[in-house]
Amino acid sequence: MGFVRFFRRSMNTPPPETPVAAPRPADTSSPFQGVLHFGEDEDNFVLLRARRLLRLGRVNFEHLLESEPLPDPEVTAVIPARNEEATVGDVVRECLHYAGRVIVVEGGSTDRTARVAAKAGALVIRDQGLGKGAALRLAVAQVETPICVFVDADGSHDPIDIPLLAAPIKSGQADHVTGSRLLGGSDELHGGGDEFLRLAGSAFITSMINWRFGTRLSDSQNGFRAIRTEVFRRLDLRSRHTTIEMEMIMATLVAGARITEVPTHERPRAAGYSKISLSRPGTWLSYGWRLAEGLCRQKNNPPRPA
Ligand SMILES: Nc1nc2c(ncn2[C@@H]2O[C@H](COP(=O)(O)OP(=O)(O)OP(=O)(O)O)[C@@H](O)[C@H]2O)c(=O)[nH]1
Ligand SMILES: [Mg+2]
Repeated sequence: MGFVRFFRRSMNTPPPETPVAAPRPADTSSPFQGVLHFGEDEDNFVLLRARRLLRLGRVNFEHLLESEPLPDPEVTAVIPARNEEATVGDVVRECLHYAGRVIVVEGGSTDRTARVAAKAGALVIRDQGLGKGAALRLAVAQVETPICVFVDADGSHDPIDIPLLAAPIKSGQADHVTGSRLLGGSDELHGGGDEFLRLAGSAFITSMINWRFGTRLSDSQNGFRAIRTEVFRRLDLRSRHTTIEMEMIMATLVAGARITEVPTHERPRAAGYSKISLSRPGTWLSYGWRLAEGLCRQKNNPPRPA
């Protein structure tokens, strides 16, 4: 089914502007009754885990009741958004619980993305519509806090994980923390042909990075991540598009900054359409080029001790 969709897309069928993802009707004739997604049963999941950790003695009641100072004044959530009016408002409102400041960088939208984001309480800045990478670089120039967390505007990332991403930076263990969908699960990376291509491409790129830099990362493509603002600014990133994710990782390693991963869960985009077209040869070429360029960069600073 996924391959059929992929080949249809290859026939250059333009994506509809903002189709809202319709919930799939239950298919009573199929033995496969769908996946119970993480978010749908989260309370139960958290409760079972908490009980287990209590039983193992890895947390105690005092730990559970400790309250974190939220929203965190050291964190700015940066949300790139193009034609995401259906979801950006909720994403901004959720982020405001965890981040002291929320910036939506909007470019090339033909819908009400900017207005919806501003109404939800974000500072909205406009990029030139050149792509997600260019948008992030522009937005970070406006960040005044020591930590940036990047969050997609399509509902794929759960802002509840913002403190988890920021924690290793705040405790001085890392400068760049990526959310791993391989550790935290993804509703978008498994299933059909499109998903297979994404997963295989992502696994290939991640393994090349691990081979070159001697790391053991599991996910180099997730947009959900935190980075020390000052480190981002000195990485000299050039990607205009979504290749910024892997470029950011390779440049961090080249700069000798410290990187780690935490598990984060990825949901399917809640509405709208993907801005990545796997059917365009240019997409594959730009990933190939950016990967080759990153792998060939020479380390210019010795790694800092952890
Ligand atoms: N400002 C800005 N944001 C962009 C641009 N292109 C993509 N984005 C945003 O970047 C985020 C990631 O893009 P997506 O299309 O969701 O990419 P993806 O998550 O790999 O694709 P899906 O899995 O299909 O959602 C979304 O919030 C987009 O709205 C752009 O040119 N400018
Ligand atoms: Mg997405």
